[in-house]
Amino acid sequence: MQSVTSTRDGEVLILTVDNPPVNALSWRVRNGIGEEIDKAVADDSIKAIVLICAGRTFIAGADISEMGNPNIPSGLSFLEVFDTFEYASKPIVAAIHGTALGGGLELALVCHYRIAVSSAQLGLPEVKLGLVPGAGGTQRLPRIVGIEQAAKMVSLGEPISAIEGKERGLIDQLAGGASLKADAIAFARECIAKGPRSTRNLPVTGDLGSIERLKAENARRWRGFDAPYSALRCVEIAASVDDPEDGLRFEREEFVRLRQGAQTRAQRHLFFAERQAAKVDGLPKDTPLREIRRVGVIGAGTMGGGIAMNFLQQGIAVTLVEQAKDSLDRGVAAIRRNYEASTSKGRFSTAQVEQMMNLLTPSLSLEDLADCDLVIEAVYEAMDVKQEVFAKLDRICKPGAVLATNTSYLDVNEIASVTLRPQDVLGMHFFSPANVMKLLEVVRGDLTADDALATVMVLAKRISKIAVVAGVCQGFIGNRMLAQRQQAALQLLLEGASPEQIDRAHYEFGMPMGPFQMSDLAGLDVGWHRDPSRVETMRDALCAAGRLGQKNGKGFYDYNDRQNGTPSPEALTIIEHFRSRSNLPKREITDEEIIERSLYPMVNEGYRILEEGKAQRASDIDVVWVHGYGWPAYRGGPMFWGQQEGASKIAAALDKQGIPVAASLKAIEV
Ligand code: 3H9
Repeated sequence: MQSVTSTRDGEVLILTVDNPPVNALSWRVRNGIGEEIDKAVADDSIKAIVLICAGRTFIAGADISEMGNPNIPSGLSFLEVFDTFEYASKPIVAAIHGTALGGGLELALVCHYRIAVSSAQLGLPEVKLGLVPGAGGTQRLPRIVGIEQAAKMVSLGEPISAIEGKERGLIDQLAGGASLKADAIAFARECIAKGPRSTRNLPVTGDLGSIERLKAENARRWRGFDAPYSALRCVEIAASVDDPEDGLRFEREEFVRLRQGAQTRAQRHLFFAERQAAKVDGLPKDTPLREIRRVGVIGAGTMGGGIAMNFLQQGIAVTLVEQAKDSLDRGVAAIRRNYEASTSKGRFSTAQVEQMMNLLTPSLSLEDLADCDLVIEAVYEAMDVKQEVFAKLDRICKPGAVLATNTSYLDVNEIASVTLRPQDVLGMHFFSPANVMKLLEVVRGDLTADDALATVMVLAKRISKIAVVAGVCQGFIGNRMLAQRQQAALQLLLEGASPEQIDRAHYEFGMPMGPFQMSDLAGLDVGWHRDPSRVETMRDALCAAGRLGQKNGKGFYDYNDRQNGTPSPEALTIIEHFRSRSNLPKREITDEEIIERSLYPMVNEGYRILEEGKAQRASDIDVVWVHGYGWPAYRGGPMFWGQQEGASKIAAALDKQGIPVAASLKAIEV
């Protein structure tokens, strides 16, 4: 139900947009507001106009679901509507609450005045969708807030608060009264005498050098992405053109160019995928939630400490349990160190750090978990160890507490089976570093209760994680697919590729690191049988030679004390030894082959995971890989990428390698 309605308060017309959930600027809304403004301008009894939104927010941008949809009627274009606003002969006031984002902020910028509640957020996040603002945002914003701030906002896509907006001149007035609408009407009356005004012709001020600094600071984050650079170019153009029309035209061309490109398709896919992931099929929206006031974390190592930090920074009390006092002290000290490091970057104040640390109760006894509403264990990854912990938790924890394992591949049903309450048990698989990585795989056991699952899904959003539901299987979604990639990478070594070549090909594809760099980082001894005399695989041989990965300075690569890796003669000798044993002829392998051979089996495994019902939907798998493993967002995730590659091409390549093709992938081919 989308509507634009108008009401009167004396000489002020109030235009209300009501398009739940976020008042997106759909073609219907554009038509509605465009027509209403035309009528208002023609009506002499109207002296000023207020644009306000119903529901939880001001306009949060263009309607993303309309992009690339050929069935959407063209209606009034953004340009036509925005010109109607900007050139209106009566002052228009944007009354902002919630989030004024993208096209929403751009519309506010063609309104002549802006009033906002102090909790409102203002931003141009188009870059996160692989786009630049297409309705004047990059041209008008620098004319108000200056080059440096505008460049930051358009290239990083992060919003600023209305309070900061007021300081920077983006907001004319903060609404102080009980009603934004009443304040906006009063403000509109004040504006009648001042008349309309436009930002279009204001001078652009500020330091263009700040743009180069931004590029340097964000080179790693923006590697491979087009949109941030394009957005910055638009700001540079705003500063250099004599006629603002030229800048607006340039921005529009960039918007259209990017809108037709592959990156935005992938990033828009992810936008909806992330939101879809939170929805659990078959779980009613009104499933009751369990209250989570205190969380217990078992294990104060890197993982346990990182997990605890997520809750502390959301004001949730944590009891952190370790076996030995020195490990516990080390864990608590590491949490404090991490928080203090963020104060120097301005993320937290010293007072906030103290508040968070006060919420932390270190303990040497599992008995102290008795009053926790959720307990997450992050102990050694072995079934017997986990089962021992869960049997104890079953005895200690209060009824109704959710009991979670952070296992990355073990059978959650088997873990649950040692308790008398398997309905309360599930997996919460965090990714390292757990306070930074966005992904949380929530593993639903066969007997996990709906309300336990729903509680953890909602809690995940509260701690700013993107949760994806996975079924019980070896490695769940992410690590199960990773195993395919790892296996392919080892095979490529045997056929003649080097670790550096394979890692470089993955890096150039857009991954943060390649398979061997990742193995070294995780530790080659993870899952190793620890018997140096038993050498069956290349990994066994590396471990037997004391090459355990980055942690001891040698793995597939040799590392210096700054953890920079260089090719290792010793590792290469071991690889060569396995190569000669395999009797495979050494040959030249192209980067293209490396990518296909490593990633097609992953896509194949993704289809298998779906066939077995271990993931709810293909887009969930994409979310796992983008937010847990650094798959480049501009390639949309492995399943989306697989579709772009083409099912028949992938199936044929797998066939050629002798890899059985998943039935559902084969079915697409037909
Ligand atoms: C743009 O404006 C281009 C311009 O320059 C003009 C060019 C000419 N469209 O996130 P939530 C849906 S590009 C359609 O869970 P929250 C969302 O899918 C746009 N749908 O809520 C979800 O649906 P469902 C620039 C949208 O409270 C529901 O709303 N703007 C849009 O956590 C709730 O969303 C942006 O990029 C949309 N624009 O966060 C802003 N936005 O319930 C994108 C949301 O069926 N949006 N939906 O799953 C956001 O950042 C967040 O949604 C927001 C609310 C902060 C607004």
